[in-house]
Amino acid sequence: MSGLDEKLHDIHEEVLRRNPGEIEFHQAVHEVLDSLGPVVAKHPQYADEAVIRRLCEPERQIIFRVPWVDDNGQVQINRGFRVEFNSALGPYKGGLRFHPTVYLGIVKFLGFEQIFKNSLTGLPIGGGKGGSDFDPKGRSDGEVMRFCQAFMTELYRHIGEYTDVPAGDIGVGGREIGYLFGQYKRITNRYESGVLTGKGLTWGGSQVRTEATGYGTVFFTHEILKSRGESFDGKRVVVSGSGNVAVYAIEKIHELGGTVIACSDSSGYIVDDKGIDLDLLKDVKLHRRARITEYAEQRGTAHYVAGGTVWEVPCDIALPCATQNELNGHDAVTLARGGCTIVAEGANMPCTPEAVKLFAESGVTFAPGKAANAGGVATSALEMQQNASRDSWSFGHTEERLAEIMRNIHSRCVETAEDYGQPGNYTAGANIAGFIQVADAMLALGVI
Ligand code: NDP
Ligand code: 2IT
Repeated sequence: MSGLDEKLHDIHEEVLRRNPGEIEFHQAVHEVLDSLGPVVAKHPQYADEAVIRRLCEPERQIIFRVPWVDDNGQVQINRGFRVEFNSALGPYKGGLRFHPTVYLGIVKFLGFEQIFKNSLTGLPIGGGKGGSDFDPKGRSDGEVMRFCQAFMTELYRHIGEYTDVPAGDIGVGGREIGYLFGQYKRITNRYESGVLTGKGLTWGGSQVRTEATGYGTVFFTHEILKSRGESFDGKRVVVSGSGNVAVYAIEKIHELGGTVIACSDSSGYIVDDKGIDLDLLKDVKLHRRARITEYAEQRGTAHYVAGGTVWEVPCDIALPCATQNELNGHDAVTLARGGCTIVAEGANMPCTPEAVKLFAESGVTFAPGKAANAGGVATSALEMQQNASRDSWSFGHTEERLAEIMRNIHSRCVETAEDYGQPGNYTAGANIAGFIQVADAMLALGVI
């Protein structure tokens, strides 16, 4: 897998050699380098002054032991990570993921993506990511609290409102951010609201942050539709996942007149031709943390398919909102044959490189996660602004700010793709626009 021009090929080889076995990180780097050929041709200083090579090496990587005691009195050991990737534009910013598949390669791919995504928001935030191989599934609230406290007991010394500002990701939502913030406050004896985002509304959180990633992905998709003179009206949409991003994507699609006919979790998927009943889905997946099978058991119009892939369900628009590499080349072909014309990534890197290539070949418009799902981190930056000014904005005002940010990201992608001779290529537009802003800041700040 290379196909890169010479200078970029050498950088990619170096990344493979220095980071053995970290396949998701290799994939994320390749996807960005693949877009940078025309940039390096036009501006050789980015390669000559080693900006790209520096960008591929995290500024700091922290790995730590997380010991905690489960409900049976047994000591459990997990591994914690925080990769502080790039701070040229602002403090490191990015979520924490708690999932058994987390290892350094996952955290590095997410941290790398975050640099360009955060740059695209136009807000002053650098890129970072963290997490643990802790599996919250089946754990009691008490166990989750003790795990979060143990995790923060090490993490606290590395973060701060001007240094590094974590938030949620898979397995980390309002409950976990609460326990993490509580422990940070207790250890430091400081009510430093800006150290974490995704906080509860009564203790420093922002309106719309919970909804922001899903809403933002739908706003971005709406911009694509508008550019074709279309809208969500009457569109049949398939969303994968049924967590934070998926649920609020479904909510906004329904508000805009589309119908979501299928969604999934890690065990299987449900099809509901009448449109997903959002109250029921929220109750099953967000409030009770149960399996999606329960949705089908309680809703007569729905059926459950164990295993398989939700991309088998024909639709006009597909929004992958679960996890990396969940949509492969075979799925891409199935979607295109079923009439799908837009795929926008709510998750981070859910489409494999082969799927992305096949979308281009079959005329499916593809919006990469670093553009389409940037609404979550953008609203985190709005939460930081509110914390810094000890203010709190209304839902309507915050949602309008989010919508405006997504419109700006969309137009930056479109214009940059055109400037670099690739009209309609959102991947090129996002990678190039995100890169140039960070690269110029790195050049200005000197070799650090
Ligand atoms: P949640 O933990 O709330 O939900 C994750 C959903 O994806 C669940 O339905 C889960 O199923 C499913 N899922 C997770 N891992 C797998 C897997 N290995 N195979 C199949 N299904 C899986 O996470 P979020 O909704 O917050 O995150 C979803 C995606 O969006 C991730 O890629 C994340 O990085 C990205 N993202 C999140 C942002 C945020 O603000 N939260 C911002 C930008 C991107 P199950 O319930 O069975 O585990
Ligand atoms: O992938 C992401 O952008 C997130 N998980 C959100 C990060 C944040 O800091 O809000």
